[in-house]
Amino acid sequence: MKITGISASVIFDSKARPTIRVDLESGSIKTFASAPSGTSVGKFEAQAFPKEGVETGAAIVNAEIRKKLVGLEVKDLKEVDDKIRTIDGTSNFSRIGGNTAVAISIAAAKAYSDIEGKMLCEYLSGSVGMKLPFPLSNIIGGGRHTIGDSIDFQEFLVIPTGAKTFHQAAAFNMEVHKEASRLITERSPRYVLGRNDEGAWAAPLKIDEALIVLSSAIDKAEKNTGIKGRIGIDAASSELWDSKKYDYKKEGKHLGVDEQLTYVQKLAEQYDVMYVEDPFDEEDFDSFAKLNRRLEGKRLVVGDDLIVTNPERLKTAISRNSVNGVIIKPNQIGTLTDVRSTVEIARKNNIVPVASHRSGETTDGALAHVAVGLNCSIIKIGISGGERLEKINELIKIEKTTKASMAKLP
Ligand code: 2PG
Ligand code: MG
Repeated sequence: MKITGISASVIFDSKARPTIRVDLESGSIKTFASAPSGTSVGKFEAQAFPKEGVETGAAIVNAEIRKKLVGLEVKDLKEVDDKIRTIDGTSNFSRIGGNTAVAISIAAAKAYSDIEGKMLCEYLSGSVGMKLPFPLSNIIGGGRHTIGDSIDFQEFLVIPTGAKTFHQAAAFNMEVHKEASRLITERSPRYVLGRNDEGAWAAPLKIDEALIVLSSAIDKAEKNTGIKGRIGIDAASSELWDSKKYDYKKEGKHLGVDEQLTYVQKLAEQYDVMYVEDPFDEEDFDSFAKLNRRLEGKRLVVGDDLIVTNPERLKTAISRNSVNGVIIKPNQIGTLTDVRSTVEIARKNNIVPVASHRSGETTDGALAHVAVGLNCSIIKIGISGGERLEKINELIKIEKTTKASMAKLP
């Protein structure tokens, strides 16, 4: 492919924060991509934008990167991604920004797909058979994604383990979302129900109460649909960790590392939680490993801030047996080639890759294609708000077009 044009502009994400859009041209082919941003950002993630801000990221594309890429014959996506890394020249994209890099990488991948007359997921999957991921959806929200006196854990999620199709799976999660709103309103009739950053319910609940409401909402949805669902939690524990203890403001308690281990294990067993993300601080590979051992592989122990989609951090987690699942957020690492490496390492080591949205999203549907194309068996994606539904609806389209079946869960 010869890149004949590339430009960047500053747009807004779903949290009304500025982010980047990259437009790319190869002859008559025109593509674009935009990058999401996180709120509970991991310390080891690629730096989202240059330190001067998103405008500088866009300006670098419009001047320096345009000069270096336009007119260039690039044989595959890896070559484009390698060039972006070389142009940046830092280990964490601090010069051009990981979000700038990922928008270029995705726009280029879309161009390659168009040239080959394929959908982006088909292009990314190559000869590997495609499967639809199970949607893991945020139902009740707290932490930094929710304004006010919010629940200490960031996310209470559902995964429709019994769904036979993606369409059915998405409908089940929507049913749980709806039932949860009914149950919260029943408990607190005077409360005006609101949605947080990811469209999860912002509710006047503590952790146990949220888990009870979510369990009942899942039970009700199971009765209504005949499909089975299980609970997930993203504790986003780095946000609770104050370097000595886990500080639970709403629960009114402080837990040391061992107490945190016992607490999370108890919750997982008591509420039959299938998926536990970031139960410990982003530096604590050992406590992850202890929990993983205690839960005996029966539940997913997943690293987000711990691993930040970084192949080297994933290798460390594997060597210590810290996780059996890993969050895959393309902008945490910067290019789709890096994302592919991380997913491949995960797959080879029986670690479940979970493609994930960010709290600040755009209406770019590419994440749906990344999940299918790179064989992630789960996609963590809200089911409320246009920026999340774009990905859900894209997956419904992919399911209809490819007739692919659902992935296998462990
Ligand atoms: C997370 C994400 C998405 P953020 O912690 O998993 O839910 O949040 O994008 O704020 O990092
Ligand atoms: Mg997380």
